[in-house]
Amino acid sequence: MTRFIHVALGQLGPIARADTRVQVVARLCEMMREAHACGAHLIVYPELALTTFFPRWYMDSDGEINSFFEREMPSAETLPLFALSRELGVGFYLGYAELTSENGRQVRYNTSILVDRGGTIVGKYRKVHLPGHYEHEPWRRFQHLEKRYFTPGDRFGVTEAFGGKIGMAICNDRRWAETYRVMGLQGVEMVLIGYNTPVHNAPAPAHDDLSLFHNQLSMQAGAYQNGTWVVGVAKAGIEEGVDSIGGSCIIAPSGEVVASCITKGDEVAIARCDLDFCALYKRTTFNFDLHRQPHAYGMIVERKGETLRADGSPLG
Ligand code: CDT
Repeated sequence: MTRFIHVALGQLGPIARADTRVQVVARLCEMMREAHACGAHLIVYPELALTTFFPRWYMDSDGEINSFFEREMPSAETLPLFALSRELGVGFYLGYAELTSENGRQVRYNTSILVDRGGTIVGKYRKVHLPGHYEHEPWRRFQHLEKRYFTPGDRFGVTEAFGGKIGMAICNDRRWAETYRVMGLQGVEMVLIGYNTPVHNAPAPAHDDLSLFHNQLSMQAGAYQNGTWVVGVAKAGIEEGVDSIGGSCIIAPSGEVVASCITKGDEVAIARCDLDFCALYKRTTFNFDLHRQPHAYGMIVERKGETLRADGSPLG
């Protein structure tokens, strides 16, 4: 059986606040058709891909906040994307804001789903590393209120899909070594990541000129150090007055970029990714069983009276 996945970057340009879900889904469908014409099995869309990046605004009313969230998936507006996926045999990763209920309380997550080539949801991930702040901070040019609007997710997992082990992360997660390592310890072969990254970083404006460099640096390091493919996809361009980086790319387990977008608008780029290429790294330089030294990392943890490995599995 072939272990190639033909993966498409489904980079989005800006989405205005006034744009409807129906309009956005039409753009996603057009990119899926283009990806299919190029032979794609899977298309990866950005974080919060159905609306504008609303955490840039301070909001207090539940009604206004919830207008950016999905109560079900698929919904009436997103159903055409699932139907097209089934018709074309193209799976997808989609980021969106999820509103759910837990113990009678409404809970909001920054979520992504993995949909297989039959249009069925086979994986769901809720963003763990939420950047930004909780309250209005008027000194900023624009807000970054992810901590206000979302509850953090609680795990990085790996899904058997597309003939391999697929992991998901969202935006700020890609800057953290733990994101890749926890999935690397589960044998991940391809990590899918959607992002919205403003060029301007209010607490650290000296980093603005390095925003594209840090984007690629983090994902290349994660790929190489864990012997995995990494697929990073932006919502790019000037959206509601805020400029966000592009730089969507596909990175091989060698750390090399094999495909990338060159605009800051809606753009599809594709690569043929050999999942067996991961083994070249996982069995040699990064053979974890042979070479890792967890005892030296202080990574054996105690939780609820149990002794666990860093990946949450029991010690033995
Ligand atoms: N969406 C998201 O997580 N964005 C953050 C912006 C942080 S400011 C540099 C990111 O890490 O890209």
